[in-house]
Amino acid sequence: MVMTDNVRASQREFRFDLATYLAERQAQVEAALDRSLPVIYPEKIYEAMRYSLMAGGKRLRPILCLATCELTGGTVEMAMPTACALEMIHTMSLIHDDLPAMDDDDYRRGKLTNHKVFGEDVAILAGDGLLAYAFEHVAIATQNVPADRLLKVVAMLGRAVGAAGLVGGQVVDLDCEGKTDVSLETLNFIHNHKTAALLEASVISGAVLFGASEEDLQRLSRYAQNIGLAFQIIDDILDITATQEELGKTAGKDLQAQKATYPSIWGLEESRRQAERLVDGAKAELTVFGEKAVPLVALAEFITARTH
Ligand code: GRG
Repeated sequence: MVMTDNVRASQREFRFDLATYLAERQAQVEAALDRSLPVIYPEKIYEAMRYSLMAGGKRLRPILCLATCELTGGTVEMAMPTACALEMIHTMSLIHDDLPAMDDDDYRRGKLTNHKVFGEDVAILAGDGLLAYAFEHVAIATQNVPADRLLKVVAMLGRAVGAAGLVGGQVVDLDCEGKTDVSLETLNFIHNHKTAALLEASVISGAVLFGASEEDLQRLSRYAQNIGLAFQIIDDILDITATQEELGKTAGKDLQAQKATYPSIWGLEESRRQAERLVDGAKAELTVFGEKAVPLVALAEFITARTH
C-alpha cells in the first residue's frame, strides 16, 4: 500500500494508521462475506458466486459503509449485512463487465475471470445470483435497524444498480465504444453512474442505517460524489501507468480500445490535479464531523494515492 506524505501527515496528527485500519476492516468484511454465502446444492452456482466474491479486492465499498455508520453513531454490526451486499453487487457488476459481450477480460483481481473458469452461462447466472442475494441478505441479516431505514437502504441499493445507476452508465459506455468525439459531459455521465453511484450508496447507506440527519446525509453525499469521480480518474490513470501485476487485470485496455478516458481528454498531469482537487473538496465536506471523520478523510486520500 502506497501512501502520500499528506496521508502520513494527517495520520500522524490524529494518530490514525490507515494501513492497519484497512487491514482490520478488510479481514472483518472477508469473514462476514465468507459466512454469508455457504456452498449448498446446486454447488456449481454457489462455487461460481464465491469464486469472485472471495477473490480479494480492496473492499472499499463495504469499508466506506461501515465507516459512515460509525461516524454517525452506529455500529459495525448493524451495517455489516449492507456492507456485504454492496460487495456482492460490486462483484456481480465486475463478473458481467468482464464477459465477452461487454469488456471481454481474462483476468480480474489477479485471477482468471469468472466466465473463463465456469463458462459464460454460469458466469451470467453467478452475477444474477449475487445481485438477488445482496437484497435478500440485507433484508434478512440486518439487526437492530428499524424497518423504515432498512427500506430506504434497499431502495437506495436498487437505484444505484439499475438504469439510474450502474446499468445506465454501462449502457452509455458501450454506446461510446469506438467513438473518438466523446464529450467531457458524456464521460462524466458514464462514471457518475458506473462508478460513483455505488460508491455514493456505500457512503450514504451506512449513515441511513443509523438515522443520520438530512444535513449530514447531504454532506456525505457530496463527499461521495467527489471521491467517486476522483476514484474513476485514478482508475483511468492506473490503466496507463500500472502493470498487470499491480492491477490484477489486463493493463492498457483503454488505450488499446481507444476508449475516451480522463487522461485522453486532459492528459495525465491535469487528470491527477483534477483528482486531487476532488479529494480536497470531499475532505472539506467532513470538517464539521471533526476527529470522528479521520477514517473517511484518510480513505479519500487513499483514493489518489493508490497503486491498484
Ligand atoms: C449491475 C445489473 C448490473 C449489471 C452490471 C457491467 C455493468 C452492469 C456495469 C459495469 C460497472 C463497472 C464494472 C464499473 C467499474 C467500477 C470500477 C472502477 C471497478 C473497480 O473497482 P475497485 O478498484 O475493484 O474497487 P476491487 O477489485 O478492488 O474491488
